[in-house]
Amino acid sequence: MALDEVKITQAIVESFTKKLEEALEVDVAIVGAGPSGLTAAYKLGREGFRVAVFERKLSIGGGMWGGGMMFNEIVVQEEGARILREVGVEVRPWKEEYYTADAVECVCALGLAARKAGAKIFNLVSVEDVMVREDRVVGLVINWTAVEMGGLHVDPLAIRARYVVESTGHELSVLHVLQRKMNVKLFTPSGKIEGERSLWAEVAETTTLENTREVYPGMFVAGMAANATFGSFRMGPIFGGMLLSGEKVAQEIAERLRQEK
Ligand code: 48H
Ligand code: FE2
Repeated sequence: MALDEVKITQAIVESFTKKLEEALEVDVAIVGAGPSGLTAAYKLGREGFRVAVFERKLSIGGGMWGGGMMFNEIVVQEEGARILREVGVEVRPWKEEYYTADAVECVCALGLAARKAGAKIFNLVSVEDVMVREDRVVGLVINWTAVEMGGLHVDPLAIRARYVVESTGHELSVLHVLQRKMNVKLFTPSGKIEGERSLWAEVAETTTLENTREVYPGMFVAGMAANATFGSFRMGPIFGGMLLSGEKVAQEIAERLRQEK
């Protein structure tokens, strides 16, 4: 069979359009495909929920590829190691204290697990705004990252979601937009974003889990974004908290979705 360039083009256009159409109304829309967002996508997808992940960059994985200071190994504790093993990562004990894993293997395994669980992943797509109705986040406003980078005046498209996960890491980009544009009162002590604090792994890892919760009706924060929202510390290249945060946000949202059904 001769290869037909236009048929190749049609195949891509049709299959991408179908994928995007299926993501226009979802149970959960996840912003950011870092370790926390990917874990959440995997866990929610596996429960049978409709999940879409939007990632600004060409590559998924966020800050996990580079390990610590570009030494591409990550450290996790026992509980984090459990999640990595679950997705097929080879986890090695280090001095009976920590575990290490290859950073590249971790990103690939989490991404594949999310996909195999049915989550739809859109790279090169930036979330530039949210939709709020009657004091609740009900969806996302998306655009091509290339539009954002090019500074082009092109209007966005919309995604309806029963819940949104803000897992954009240190940047906390979507919550900042919500705060700036809608001037809403968040579920934080000050009602505003508290901001991230300096390095303290011990405290940061524990608070990541406590801070993984709803920050405004319909919107949950997970991963580094959770600590940046609630004014807690950064933890450096230990990733257990990120994985467990993704798992926790998935559990909490799954519970809500089941109650509402
Ligand atoms: C679409 C967006 C947008 C947007 C951002 O930074 P991440 O890896 O996030 P986490 O929380 O899963 O993991 C944090 C971890 O990588 C880390 O930085 C740690 C543990 N740091 C400790 C320390 O001390 O520094 O991923 C977030 C992703 C990225 O891929 C962004 O490109 C993406 O979100 N993103 N995607 N629309 N508006 N904003
Ligand atoms: Fe970081």
